[in-house]
Amino acid sequence: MIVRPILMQDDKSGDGDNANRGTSVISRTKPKTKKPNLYRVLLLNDDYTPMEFVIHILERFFQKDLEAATRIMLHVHNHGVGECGIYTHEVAETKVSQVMDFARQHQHPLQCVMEKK
Ligand code: TYC
Repeated sequence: MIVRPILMQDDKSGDGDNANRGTSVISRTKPKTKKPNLYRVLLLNDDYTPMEFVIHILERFFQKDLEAATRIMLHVHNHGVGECGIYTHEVAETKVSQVMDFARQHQHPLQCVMEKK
């Protein structure tokens, strides 16, 4: 963590006027920008979920076109796991819940998880 100096400014105008004495202003010199932790959302392979259903999941919840969705689905099918996207913690959690709820509603055993990058 980097701590930057914080200025205590008296006599802000610098004209020697006493009007601002005793009313110091604390100001940050640089805007505080923190990069968020990012998470991969992954799909896991299984023997039962139909390929078309997985493609639909990737189109519906991860904004993939048919070609990208098919490529990711086949990668998961052939390698056991594959990445759907990279998101902040809250968005990744929402995607995982949406996929798991949708798969459960259709009685498919599809598993979706998130992992810190
Ligand atoms: N292996 C599944 C089948 O042959 C297809 C599949 C692909 C399932 C990706 C899950 O995340 C998955 N029907």
